[in-house]
Amino acid sequence: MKPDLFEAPDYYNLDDLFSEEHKLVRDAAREWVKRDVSPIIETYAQKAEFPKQIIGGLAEIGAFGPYIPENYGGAGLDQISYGLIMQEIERGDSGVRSTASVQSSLVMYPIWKYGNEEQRQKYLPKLASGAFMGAFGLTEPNHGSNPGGMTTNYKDMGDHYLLNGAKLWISNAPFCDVSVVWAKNEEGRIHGLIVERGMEGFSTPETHNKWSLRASATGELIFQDVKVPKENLLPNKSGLGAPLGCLDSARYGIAWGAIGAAMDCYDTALRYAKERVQFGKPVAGFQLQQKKLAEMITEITKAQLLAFRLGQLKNEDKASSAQISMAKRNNVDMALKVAREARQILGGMGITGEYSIMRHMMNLESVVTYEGTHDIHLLITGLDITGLNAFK
Ligand code: TGC
Ligand code: FAD
Repeated sequence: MKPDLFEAPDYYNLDDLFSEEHKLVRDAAREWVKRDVSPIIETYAQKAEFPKQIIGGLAEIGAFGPYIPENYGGAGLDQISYGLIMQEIERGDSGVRSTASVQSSLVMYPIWKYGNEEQRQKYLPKLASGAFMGAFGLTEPNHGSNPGGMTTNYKDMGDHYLLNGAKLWISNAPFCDVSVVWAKNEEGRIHGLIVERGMEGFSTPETHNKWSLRASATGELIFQDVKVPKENLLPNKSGLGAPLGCLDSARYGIAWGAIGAAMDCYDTALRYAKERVQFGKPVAGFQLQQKKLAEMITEITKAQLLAFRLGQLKNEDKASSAQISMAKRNNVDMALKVAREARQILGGMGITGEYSIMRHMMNLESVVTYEGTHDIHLLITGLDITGLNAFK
């Protein structure tokens, strides 16, 4: 792969709006990605393997629990810093950002928000340091967009719960130490349970043959009469709103992350177009290529502003779920379109692993589907503005 020459586009001087802390956190993440992710990521994507050696580095840049309080091992940062960390990581690879999103917003967040003090003390510091890696089990083979229909269930056996069912498409599953699993009790109410590797009847087979997110490990969570200790139930929130609350936090991070992937594609395409000569001049000098590049930077800039304003609302605890859906949907769609256009600017070179664009493009096909598909987020906006539910 070519050396990482990334220079971040900032067409509307967004840097003027960031605090010194935001910039410090972002620059540390940016340097780390350049040093520890860019040189190896293409190889790991090609061999479809998660690079476990970067776990320590992810913890050091604050990617595991950026906004979780420091007394639980988190970085204690605000929501804009969280977003900037996700942007920088996804600039390297969406699969690496996935690992960080799951660990922070889908595992640490529910333990922090819905767990008791004992659970927080037991799990959060280890998750923040990367000593424990987590997974989040919501999606099932027959329940993807409609998680409320889940059939994974547990029964109260007196001194423990007995868990049965299966989750599919679970990031980090093959190597997770703990998983937050959503299951129905005998009354059909959804609760979160912490399931640990090693519990009898719990297995995590890997899903192979993915063309997307190849540097992220995806798998199943299978529960066959798993005895879960009663103290592993998250006591402070139940119902579908509990897992959906975690998704709000992860979707917000993705809205920033996708900008990173788009920035990398744009920067690569711009540099290539200025250097590549055809018909006696750089291809960047042709109107058709300028149209692509100009539209890319326009869309990236709009997405940056959307994410920044959403970050302010999140910091004030005023961001609605529907506002988060709009940003996730818009920014991922934007990134996918930027990746496709950037790929074309590189001509044949665009399809090789010498450049990051094709990997970003394939990764974004997962990002546009997980954490709520492009269609589902449109319907969330539709419901919000009309008051009419078009899901069912
Ligand atoms: P609905 O009746 O609308 O809602 C049920 C209850 O939940 C509340 N609620 C929310 N609460 C917090 N945050 C949100 N975003 C919420 N959305 C809804 C709602 O108020 C209600 O509460 P209550 O107290 O009245 O019961 O539920 P529904 O069954 O009609 O479904 C709505 C729908 C379709 C929007 C929802 O199910 C949905 O978002 N589906 C998409 C599923 C999804 O996003 N799955 C993601 C799985 S995890 C993943 O993909 C990780 S990828 C890994 C990585 O990031 O790398
Ligand atoms: P379906 O729900 O079957 O949807 C199929 C199509 O129908 C889509 O186009 C959808 O938009 C459309 N559709 C569905 N309902 C409606 C409707 N009401 N109106 C109009 N159109 C509709 N899940 C987890 O729980 N944890 C994870 O860690 C995780 N990681 C993932 C990693 C990867 C790489 C991938 C690909 C997925 C991951 N997921 C995870 C699952 C992901 O959240 C689901 O794939 C996603 O929610 C969509 O579900 P589905 O694939 O079953 O599609």
